Amino acid sequence: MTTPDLFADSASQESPKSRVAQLHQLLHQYNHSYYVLDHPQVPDAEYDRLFKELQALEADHPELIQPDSPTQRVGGRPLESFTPVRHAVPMLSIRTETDTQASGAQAFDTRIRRELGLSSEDSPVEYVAELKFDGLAINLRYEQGRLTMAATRGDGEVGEDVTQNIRTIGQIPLRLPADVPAVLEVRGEVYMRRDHFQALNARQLAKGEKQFVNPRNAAAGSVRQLDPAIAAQRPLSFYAYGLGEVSPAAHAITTHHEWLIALKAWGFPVSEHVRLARGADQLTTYHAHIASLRDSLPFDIDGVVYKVNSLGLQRQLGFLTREPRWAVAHKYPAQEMLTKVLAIEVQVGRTGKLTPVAKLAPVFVGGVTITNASLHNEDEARRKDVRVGDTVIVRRAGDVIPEIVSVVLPTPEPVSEAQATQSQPAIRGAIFTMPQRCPVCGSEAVREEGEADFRCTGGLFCSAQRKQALLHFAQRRALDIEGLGEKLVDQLVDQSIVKGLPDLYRLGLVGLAGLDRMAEKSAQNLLDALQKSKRTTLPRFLYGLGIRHVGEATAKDLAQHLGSLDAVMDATEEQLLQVPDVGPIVAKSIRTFFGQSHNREVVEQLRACGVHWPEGTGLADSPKPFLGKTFVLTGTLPTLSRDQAKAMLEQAGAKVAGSVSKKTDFLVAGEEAGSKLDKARELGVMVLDEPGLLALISQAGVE
Ligand code: D41
Repeated sequence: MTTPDLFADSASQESPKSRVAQLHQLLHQYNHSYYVLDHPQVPDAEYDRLFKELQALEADHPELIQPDSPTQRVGGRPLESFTPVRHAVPMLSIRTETDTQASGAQAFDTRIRRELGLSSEDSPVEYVAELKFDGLAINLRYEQGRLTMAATRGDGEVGEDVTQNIRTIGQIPLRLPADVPAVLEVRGEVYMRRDHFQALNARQLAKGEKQFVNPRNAAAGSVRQLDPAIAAQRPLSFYAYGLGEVSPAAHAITTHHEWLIALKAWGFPVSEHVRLARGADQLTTYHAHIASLRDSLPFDIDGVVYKVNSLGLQRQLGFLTREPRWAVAHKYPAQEMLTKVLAIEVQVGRTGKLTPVAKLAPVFVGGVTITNASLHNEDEARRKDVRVGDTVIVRRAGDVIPEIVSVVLPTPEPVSEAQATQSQPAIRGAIFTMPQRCPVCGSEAVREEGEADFRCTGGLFCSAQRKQALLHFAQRRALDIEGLGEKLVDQLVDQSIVKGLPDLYRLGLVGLAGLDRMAEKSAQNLLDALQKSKRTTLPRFLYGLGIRHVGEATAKDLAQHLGSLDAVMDATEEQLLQVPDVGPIVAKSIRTFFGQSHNREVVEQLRACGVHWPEGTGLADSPKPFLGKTFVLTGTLPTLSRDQAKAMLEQAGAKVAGSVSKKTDFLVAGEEAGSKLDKARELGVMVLDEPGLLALISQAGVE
């Protein structure tokens, strides 16, 4: 067999016997790459799926169970290079259920109550809810308060001595206070924070060394790094969740929660997200709360853990083979899944940037369905060597942008020669290359020296760039044209109704009426929004033009320091460099933009269409008629937005405050002005409506 048959519903195609053999081979191989090489080939979810398939087959056909079946062994084999250590108390595993609905807590609580023989009249069972860290389980043994041994979990009975490496983790105490039991074993999870993981991978890349697939593998690889000097440079963290041997027994401690408090007092890191919960409802609330927090945590978790708090009840419940009955882990939907690359498309951005995007067979990852993943640029696409038809690991974590972690290459040739002759070489798609021409307009695509991106040179001739330019101009922080979204822009450009920005202001009811989803009402709303957008501010207008490297902040600086659009358009590079935060690249980009006559033409046409803003003559010497005056805005003004009114006032030197006080000079009140208006009247503050404000501004000679 050459390629893992990842998507086949194999049971229906093969005899159970050959499928079992196939699953053995795959699972052994995945185990080896996971545990021994620290380089997993497939996501956990995929491993679990195959493992469950094998368990099911073995349950139906017990005659097929072999002693070396992956189902007959728990956990990984210790690396030969580390000394094996037998755990004084076996390290149990934890029953894990995938639970997306958060209703699993109810099932757990019901089972616990039944096993404890509790009736509905009895009070709720107390639980401890914890995070399920995604790391590596470790046993720390302290004798007379000193760390004497740190071992991995291994198969639960025998682990590996990784004391040297664990000693390098700053969060793990080497000595404990005098009052701890003579023998104390603390169990917990070694993990790596996401930011530390990223920094580590960046260092690995710079050194030309192997990058890690995810924080868990980086943590596992570091703990089981044979050279302690290298391990010492790996940024690992630890958190404690349980105990092994304790002697003499700590009789004063009667609950799991008390243990956690004791561990914390002795200097062990205990998660701040641990909570006591009474009954199923509070567990469910915890589950949902942590799910909403998951992406913002600085480390990966794969679920939550519920434990019966009382040690007495824990003893009563006991354990089943390898798992305590009193604990359960509820996993969140996997953040890594396998899928297929259907195509690699090249998308064109506003500034002509060409971005390769992998189109994926839809896959549910971390709670959402993903069909696209950006490959960022040509180098990145080649580094990952993603090709059409490949099976890839997609990951969605921390940030919302899904990414392709790696390609799952076909499995290596099988060992037996007989099989080898049957196998066929895996045929993969072609290596990705950027097109020489823009896929939308056919203009030449170029990659400038020192840049990672290819750009379409078609400028506004390119309809993709035009669409993006229109959307950028219309966005809330630019001209704020409500209702001008992607679908509408596509139609307007594709039907050649709008070719450039000024065409927007030439739209009429008749032209719009023929478009998809454009009832007369929405057409009128759009025209109203366009009309409203004409009154703007200079920073918004400058930003809306979409000049490369001119973001919102730069647009504000330019407006403030140069004062008028003409001053910006005609500024030399030297003058532009005087503006704070404008460096040579930005200055050059602005010069290039206004050096092109068609761009100046667009600006003139927009002004001719009635787009306008208050202009000054630059910060240094613009008149500041309202200097020292404090304004407060309240209610909805008929035409100005709050931001617009604020910008106008600030341009004229006024201070705009949030609440009315004796120091307020003017209150500008719109519709539904409430308590601020009452307060102003009470204090005798001058109240203006919008026309009053505009009159005041024009009297002062600002606009
Ligand atoms: O955060 C974890 N990964 C975690 C793992 C946790 N919070 N609690 C755990 N509790 C246990 C028992 C209930 C057996 C004391 C665990 C694990 N076990 C565990 N992790 C790996 C194997 C077992």
